[in-house]
Amino acid sequence: MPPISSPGAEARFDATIAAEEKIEPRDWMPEKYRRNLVRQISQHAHSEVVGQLPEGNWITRAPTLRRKATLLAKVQDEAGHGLYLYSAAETLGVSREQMQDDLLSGRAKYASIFNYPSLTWADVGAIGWLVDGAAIVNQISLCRTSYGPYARALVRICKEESFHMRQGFEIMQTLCGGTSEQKAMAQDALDRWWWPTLMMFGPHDAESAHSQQSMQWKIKRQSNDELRQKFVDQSVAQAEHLGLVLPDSDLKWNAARDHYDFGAIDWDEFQRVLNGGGHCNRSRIKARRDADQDGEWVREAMLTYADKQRARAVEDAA
Ligand code: FAQ
Repeated sequence: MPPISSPGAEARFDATIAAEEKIEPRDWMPEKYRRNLVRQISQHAHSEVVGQLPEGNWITRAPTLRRKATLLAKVQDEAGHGLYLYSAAETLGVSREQMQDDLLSGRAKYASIFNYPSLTWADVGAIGWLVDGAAIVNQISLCRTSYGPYARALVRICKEESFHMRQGFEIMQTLCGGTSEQKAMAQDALDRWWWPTLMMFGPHDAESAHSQQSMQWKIKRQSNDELRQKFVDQSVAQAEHLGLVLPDSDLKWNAARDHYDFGAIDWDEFQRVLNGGGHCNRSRIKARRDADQDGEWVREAMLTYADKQRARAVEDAA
């Protein structure tokens, strides 16, 4: 049940936000604030869950036992992130079933990046380095979000994501220090994942439908373009360290801005992928639908067991 409005509730909400304090589930909040959070947190959760699929594709083909164990742990972490985030969204009065249904029916989005295929082992390195790297830039900023349960979930997620990024970077380092074929594989993976990673930060600020309101409510603390720029700036030195070339001929240092300038993003491609036209949209949703169906008997068994336990407790108490 959402908290009931009382005189002064909106002023208290505004004062809490202005004071940089957290809004908690027991607090009154504007309905639009609640709905905006449900939208963002649930889509974030879906991204973590669907995000297991590109790397999951390589668990059985990891080149060594150590790589396999690390990748397995990393992919399991992503599932855990989904669970923290679904739990945070549930505190806003939306059920796990409803969120699941929204994902499987295509009503809810998940990050566009996960509709790209992971073609080689180097893609596992590129995903960890770039995709987790971009996710951290965004999520470190979101640790200061105004909604308490979301902020607390993100603190833990960020700690795990930094391990994920390092394992990806280390895979890239190993490939770049290997044979010329291995280095070429790393460059090819970078070429394919770079631009889709820049799209992860969302449309430019002027085109971003939710940013203005989300920044006002301190749900988002930095804009899509600010975060994208931060990611580009940090990636240049990392690519140089690897001896790889970022696939952007317009990339150059701009001393006046104290940032790197970079080329134009293909927003038509972004929209195409959002609208279902990516390489893997269908297979990603099919995998989630199959998992939902395959898990039906487990959920049923658990519910039956819980019912039996309850009935036994009632009998014992009688
Ligand atoms: N993909 O008005 P804005 C990860 C949608 S986690 C798909 O700018 P907003 C970990 C947006 O939802 C990656 N859709 O929206 C990992 C909205 O649609 P709606 C996920 C996108 O919310 C690593 C519409 O466009 N991270 O990778 C995308 O203010 C490796 C208008 O956009 C998060 O979710 C996109 N890239 O800003 C896992 C972080 N961009 O809802 C496995 C939390 C925009 O009106 C392996 N979320 N859209 O139908 C956020 O920070 C924000 O929601 C943004 C978008 C920045 C994603």
